[in-house]
Amino acid sequence: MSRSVYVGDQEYFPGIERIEFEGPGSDNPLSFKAYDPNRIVAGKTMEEHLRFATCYWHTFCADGADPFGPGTRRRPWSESSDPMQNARSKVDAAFEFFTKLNVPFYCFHDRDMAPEGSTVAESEANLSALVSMAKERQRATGVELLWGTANLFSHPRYMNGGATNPDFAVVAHAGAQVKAALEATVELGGQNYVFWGGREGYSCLFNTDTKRELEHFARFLAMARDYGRSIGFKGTFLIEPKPMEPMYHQYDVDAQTVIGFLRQHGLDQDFKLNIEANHATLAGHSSAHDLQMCVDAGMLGSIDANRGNPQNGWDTDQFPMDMYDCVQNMIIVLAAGGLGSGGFNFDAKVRRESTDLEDLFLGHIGGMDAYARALVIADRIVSEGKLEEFRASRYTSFSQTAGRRFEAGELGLADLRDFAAGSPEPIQESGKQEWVENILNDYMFS
Ligand code: XLS
Ligand code: NI
Ligand code: NI
Repeated sequence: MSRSVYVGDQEYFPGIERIEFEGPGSDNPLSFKAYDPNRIVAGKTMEEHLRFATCYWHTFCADGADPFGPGTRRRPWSESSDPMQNARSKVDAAFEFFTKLNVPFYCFHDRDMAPEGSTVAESEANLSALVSMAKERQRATGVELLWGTANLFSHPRYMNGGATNPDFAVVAHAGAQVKAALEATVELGGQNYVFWGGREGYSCLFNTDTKRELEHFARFLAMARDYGRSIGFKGTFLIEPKPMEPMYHQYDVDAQTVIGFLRQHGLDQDFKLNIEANHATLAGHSSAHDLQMCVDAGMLGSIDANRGNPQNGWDTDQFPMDMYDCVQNMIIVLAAGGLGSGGFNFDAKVRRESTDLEDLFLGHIGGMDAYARALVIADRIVSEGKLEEFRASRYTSFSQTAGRRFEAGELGLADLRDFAAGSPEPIQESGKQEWVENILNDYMFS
């Protein structure tokens, strides 16, 4: 689909035109070398496969501040002394950015789009005013909302948690925010609604009733689901796991933990997972691992595409440029049949030292090209089927008599004993990891 470039009263990215596909031969840094939205791969366009989204928070709200120093970046849409004026300018800057980059989707937290007021009612009114403006820009440009969410982690009242706060009064505030954010998501036609529990966890085990907090969390999610459905939200609710940071321990540790929690509380029909690469690595996994766990459970919803820095290990939210990771992730997504109503949201930020406005485009272009390349490579790997054939061959004994009966639940432990006692020592079968890794490199670089 072709979207028109939107520029409001003020142009925030002058000198940058619409980013076009120019192919690998181009030396124009402001062009796509690999991402050609209309190119067909495995029966769908690249745009349909990848469903790229830009996130509001890192791209338009963050200014490069870190715990050791203030922001370094100028944001011409944030220069008024009136927060509501800045919020309106930010919507215009955002839609100019989305349409110049030609991304089909965006994602936002309530507080990214509209400032918090001094009362619940004022916060709701602020959000609703900005949502009307965003809705108008969506209509004018064709850009859509991939997901909305509520920021239940920045305000000091949430220091001990949002939905899992030991104080009911704070839980109620979290509820007010999620209610309004769900309404905003429905109003903007959002396809998903995300919960990332940055403060849902603890810093000290011995002042925390973890059992009670987790029960509160499940109750809160069920209330959000019921309210969302009651106002016509037909999309998918998503939980985004992360093991730590800002808390010492966060309840949504990783994919398997969240899947177990959702099933335990009967939430697995409405909720899926949003896997962020850098959160999986913080949990000690590869992002491919967490994606595979979701696929196995039928619960892969969406992806926050980024990468960490392997040397320091925290959530650096860098743009995904590591081709080896991108290819592994794409193999899993393609083999699973795609992301459905999810997408690849760049939960990624440029470095504090990257101070040109243009750098926001360069980061996204790099991430989009990386996943476009990964899509093409993964399509060859999946469609030629060499790896899948080898994987399946390792399990052939389960298609034969006793193995098949084992899988069908027809054997007991004593039957296993008798089978072992009556059979020769199993023949060693190599796992051939080196061959598998060689094949991946051959596909990537030949
Ligand atoms: C932070 C999370 C956050 C979520 C949305 O680490 O990734 O940005 O994606 O709340
Ligand atoms: Ni992150
Ligand atoms: Ni994220």
